[in-house]
Amino acid sequence: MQYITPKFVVFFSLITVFTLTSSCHQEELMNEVLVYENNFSSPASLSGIENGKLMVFEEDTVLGNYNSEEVNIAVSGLPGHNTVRVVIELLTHDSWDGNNTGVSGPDYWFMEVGGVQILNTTFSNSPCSSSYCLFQSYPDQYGRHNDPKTGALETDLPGLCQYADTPNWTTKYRISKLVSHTGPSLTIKCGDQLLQENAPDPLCDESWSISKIEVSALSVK
Ligand SMILES: [Ca+2]
Ligand SMILES: [Ca+2]
Repeated sequence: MQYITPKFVVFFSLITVFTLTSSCHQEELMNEVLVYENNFSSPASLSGIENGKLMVFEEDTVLGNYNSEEVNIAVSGLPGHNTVRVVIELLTHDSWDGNNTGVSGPDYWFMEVGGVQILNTTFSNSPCSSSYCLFQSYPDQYGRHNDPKTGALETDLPGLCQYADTPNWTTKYRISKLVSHTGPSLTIKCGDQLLQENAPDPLCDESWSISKIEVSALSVK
């Protein structure tokens, strides 16, 4: 399936059977329309984005970087639907501490869709051995203890600032969520509560950016 550029609406008819939330209750996808796609590179567009900023990481222009901030992405022109699929490619840079408590965490990251919080979790880039590990909650909600980088798309990217040019200090995730939603527009809010009280420059110690956002409108029966 080939999509074109941001804000182009591409229709395709697809009848398939998929499971939304329950393993025993199958729902039928009647239609799926990509309504927003932005990789911040071609072209680099911050239209509709509140607190948007761009930087280049690994020769790719991305949305970021952020520490103790929120960014809002407004999407309009959604056709009739009852569900949206939001896909975010997230980069966690440098020394995220996961569920660790004290002066360095927990390091929370969250996402809201249409005013509803659908993810509130932590990420960790810490090295992990049998005697030392800073666990993260992702891909679950905050409170679970998973190994650092669990669910990642890429784990060997270099850090951005504190660990610039050092491999394994940026982790890339592809976060995909199905959310019940109706109406012609919605706002996606992404934000963090990062904590590093002993760092002179918290943004350099740990931060995040977004390399791609996709929003699709789905009709599910
Ligand atoms: Ca840190
Ligand atoms: Ca921290």
